[in-house]
Amino acid sequence: MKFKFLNIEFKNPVILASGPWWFGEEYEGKIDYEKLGAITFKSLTKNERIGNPPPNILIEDYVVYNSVGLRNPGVDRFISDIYEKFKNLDTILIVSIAGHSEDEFIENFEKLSKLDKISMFELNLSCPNVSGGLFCFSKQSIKYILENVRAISKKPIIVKFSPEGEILPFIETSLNYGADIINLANSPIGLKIDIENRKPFFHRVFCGYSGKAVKPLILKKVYETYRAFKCPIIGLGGIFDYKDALEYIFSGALFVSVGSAIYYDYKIPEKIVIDLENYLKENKLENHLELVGIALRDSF
Ligand code: RRO
Repeated sequence: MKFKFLNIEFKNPVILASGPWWFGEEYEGKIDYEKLGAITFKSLTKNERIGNPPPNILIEDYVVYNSVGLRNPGVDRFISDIYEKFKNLDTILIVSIAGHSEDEFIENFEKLSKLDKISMFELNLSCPNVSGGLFCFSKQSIKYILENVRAISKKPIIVKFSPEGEILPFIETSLNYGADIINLANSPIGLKIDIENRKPFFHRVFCGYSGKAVKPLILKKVYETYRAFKCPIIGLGGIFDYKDALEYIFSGALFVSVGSAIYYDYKIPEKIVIDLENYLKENKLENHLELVGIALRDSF
């Protein structure tokens, strides 16, 4: 199942998404990270953030609502504590970078780029739960951040987008300014009402939502993006089993990322790896590469 991409060897295309597993605190000895293609840490800001007031997460059958608000220990504590714990793992490590301003992204990137064992950097330009988090809808911000971080490191850079609205022009800007991979997508923004108290469930009123409900929306974005640019894509949203993963791969995703599914069963990412491997064997394929975008062939 292994494959090479941008000079990095991946065991498989299954990534643990940024967010739901935080920095592994609750999953020690539970998730076998070395079975996965890559793991992505929760987005980091320069300083520690305690995040939004609780409640922060609500899990229903098909939807996970969140209003976490970028809770994280800050870049320096990540480097001194968390990185040390993970740096010798035999899997690909991805850091997710956030910021309150364009310059903070660059400053955080500069510090994190010094860590040898971090193979890829994800710019989270699409946090739904903090004001001003949607940098992905400003071509100027995308251009400024990418021009600067590209000058700092040659390692692969992922840009993470919101799945809402007309995102293709912004994806095009990212690709023109050096993004290597497009992550589709972050949580769309929704609303949960607490019917007992007759008010919004979360303090910030609107919230991010993920889970099975978002798959058709994001799959369409993957398909459209692949059709327009044939670029490397990470598909993320509602992936609960290998069939969901195949839908993303067939629509153009080079990687598949598993996020809120781990709230239901933390073994899902590893199970997807095993089931994908069996699917490839049954179809006499060494890896998934020739399946990427196969659903678009002859359809446009
Ligand atoms: O922390 C959050 O509230 C959060 C982030 Br940074 C993000 O990128 N996506 C999300 O659904 N929640």
